Amino acid sequence: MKLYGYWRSSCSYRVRIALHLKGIPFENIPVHLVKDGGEQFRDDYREKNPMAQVPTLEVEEGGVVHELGQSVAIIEWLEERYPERPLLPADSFLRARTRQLAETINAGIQPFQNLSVLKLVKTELGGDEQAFARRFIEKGLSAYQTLAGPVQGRFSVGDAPTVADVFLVPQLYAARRFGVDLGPFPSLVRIEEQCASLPAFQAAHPDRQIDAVAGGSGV
Ligand SMILES: N[C@@H](CCC(=O)N[C@@H](CS)C(=O)NCC(=O)O)C(=O)O
Repeated sequence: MKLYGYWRSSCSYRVRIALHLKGIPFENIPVHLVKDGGEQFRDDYREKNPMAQVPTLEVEEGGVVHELGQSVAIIEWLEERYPERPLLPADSFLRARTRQLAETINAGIQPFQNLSVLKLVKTELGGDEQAFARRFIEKGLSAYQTLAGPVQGRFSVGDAPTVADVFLVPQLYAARRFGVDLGPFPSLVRIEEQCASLPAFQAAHPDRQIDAVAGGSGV
C-alpha cells in the first residue's frame, strides 16, 4: 500500500494515523505542495488524484491498482477492509456522533485553511489569510468541544481512539501553526495528550515523516 502525502498536510496526517492504528504497513511517498509550484499539479499525480490534492492511497489487489482520494473515503475504506481494531464505536448513535465530529473538522474547518483557498484570500481578495483561517478553526473547535462533551472519555468518544481523534489531532496541529489560542479548548488538548501517548499517533506525527523539514515555514 502506498500513501502519497505531505508531512504536514492535516489530511495526510489523518490517514497516517488510521493506518498506524490499524497496524497496516504502507510506503509513504512525499508530494511537495509548494516546491516547483506544487508537485500535486503534475500531470502524473493528477492522474491519480484529479483534485490535485493529497492524500492519495494506492492499493493493489488482485493485479488491479486502486487510487483513492479524500481522507474520509480512504478511512471509511480502511475501516471496511480492515475491521479489526475498529475506529468507529459499536453503538449507532455514537457512530453517527463520531462521524459528525470528524465532519465538523473535515467540512467545517479544513477547506478554509487549505493552501489554495488561502492563496486566493491573500492574493485575489487582499485579505489576511491567517485571520480568515483562524475564524473557521476557532468556530469548528468550539463546536467540536461542545459536541464531544457528553460522549468523551479518555478520547473524543469513549475510552478508545476513534475516527474523531484521527481528525482532531491533525487539526490541533494545524491550529497551532495558524496561531490559534487553544486556551479555550482544554478538553481537546487533554484528548490530544492521550492520543500523543499512543505509538500510532507518534509514528504519524509530521516531524517523524521522511519529508519533514526542521523548523519549516510556509505550508
Ligand atoms: N477533503 C480532502 C481535502 C484534501 C486537501 O485539501 N488536501 C490539501 C492538504 S491537507 C491539499 O492537497 N492542498 C493542496 C492545494 O490546495 O493545492 C481530504 O480530506 O482528503
